[in-house]
Amino acid sequence: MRPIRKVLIANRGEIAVRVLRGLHDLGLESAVVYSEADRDSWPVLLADEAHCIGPAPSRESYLRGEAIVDLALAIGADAVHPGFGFLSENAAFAARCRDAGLVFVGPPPEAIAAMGSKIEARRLMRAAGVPVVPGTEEPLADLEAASRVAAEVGYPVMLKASAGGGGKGMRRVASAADLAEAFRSARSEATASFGDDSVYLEKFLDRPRHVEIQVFADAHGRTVSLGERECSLQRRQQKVVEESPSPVVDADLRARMGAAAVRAAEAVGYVNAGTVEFMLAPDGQFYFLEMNTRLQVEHPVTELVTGLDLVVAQLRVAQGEALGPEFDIPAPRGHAIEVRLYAEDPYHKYAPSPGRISRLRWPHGPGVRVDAGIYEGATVSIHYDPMLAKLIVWGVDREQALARLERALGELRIEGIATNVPLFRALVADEEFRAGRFDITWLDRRLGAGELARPAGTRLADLPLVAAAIAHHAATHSAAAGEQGGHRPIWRLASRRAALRGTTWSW
Ligand code: MV4
Repeated sequence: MRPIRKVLIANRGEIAVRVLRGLHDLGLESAVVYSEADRDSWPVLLADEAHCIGPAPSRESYLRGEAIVDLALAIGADAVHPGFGFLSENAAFAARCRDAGLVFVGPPPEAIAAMGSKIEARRLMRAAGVPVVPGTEEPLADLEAASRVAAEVGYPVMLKASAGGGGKGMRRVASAADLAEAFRSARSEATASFGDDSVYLEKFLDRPRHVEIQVFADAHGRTVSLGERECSLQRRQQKVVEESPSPVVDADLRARMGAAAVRAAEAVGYVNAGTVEFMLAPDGQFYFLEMNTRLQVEHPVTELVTGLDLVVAQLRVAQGEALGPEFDIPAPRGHAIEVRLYAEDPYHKYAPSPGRISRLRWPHGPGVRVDAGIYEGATVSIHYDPMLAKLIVWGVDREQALARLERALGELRIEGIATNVPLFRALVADEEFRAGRFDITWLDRRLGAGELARPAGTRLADLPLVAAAIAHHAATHSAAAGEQGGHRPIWRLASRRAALRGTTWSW
């Protein structure tokens, strides 16, 4: 295979920035596409070249596969990196790149397609000896077939759309009495969402954890497991915190899940970075859920406990290099935790909060990493996913990682828009979270139907007291203030005090 010299990134935001960093470190030329809404975005500023491909809506810009391939050819790119979301798991796009003589930085289209059909994936996994949840092997022909399998595996059961994933078209069915209505609605939702009415059925697992395995395969027949990520902390099926290792996975379970994940990847001829998702039941049994055929949002926690650069590895594998000896990971080193920073308001039902970032201060110091797509002064658009950035911490053990997460959240300031940072401040103070005692239902139960409770320290009624404290502080530190020109913006002083208490003040 010819070496890659120039890569077009078919994505935006923090993952475009992340891929640009990998390209830089390898000495490769970079180009990005962008929509009219992203003209002033950070990846556009960082890339060697940037090309506008259309208006804000994704359909008219980041999802225009044909236009992106034409652009890659026109600018002399050798490869296309799809990032995650958008075209990253679109088998037709991967094939279009290949047919045009471009390297798609990801798996072969056949592997994407095999895992895209959940029924086909279940069949392949079973044949490869990967444990799957008891259920159907074929699309359910009709209600009668559904009723038969449900009785076999026992209620409650889960109806799922074959073309789904991520929970769309999914129905929990408590008893035989509810099956007919659930089957009908799962089927119509599958048709409406995916244009494919194939539905299958599994036994419902009660309160499992979501544990996934990062795999990597080169084009020379070597596939490795890079250990697990614990992803059970989800709000309405959206991951918000991920960590590695999982607090409940020991070396033996890690070896068995890793081996199963490698078999899963090998069964579909996988190459490049992939993730095999499992549900881990309270009794210690694990079951294949689905395989994500892309680099994932939470890849940094794996990078921090393996010492690998997964974007660099993706590019090397894509140009035909074999995985080196550094891919033999006997055990994770230390502990990493990632929190996803979203532009949403936890005090108002997590409503999206677009707008201009008026002030921004990132945390720093030992064990702290920030992967961001934003900068101070940037505007967050309503058109795309609200994820702004990821804060990732590393420590020798989970306790040190938690202490560093608490420190980093205290230093972090994002003003001008609302973010979910208060959720993470509440989490690091939560005893059950700190003890690692949670499953996929825990966060939604913890938050309940309502909103996050405001910490007592941020009550508006306390403001006069705080103002008096700041005035006193400013007066007693007037010499220092004088050296800085006699002016110290009040918000900085207030922020410093708040940082010590781990709360945020905004006005
Ligand atoms: C399940 C399940 C329980 N039993 N399947 C949700 C997203 C989709 N990828 C699969 N999902 C689930 N499938 C059976 N047989 C519970 C979930 C589920 C879930 C899984 C992983 C992480 C978070 C979740 C939140 C709700 C439901």
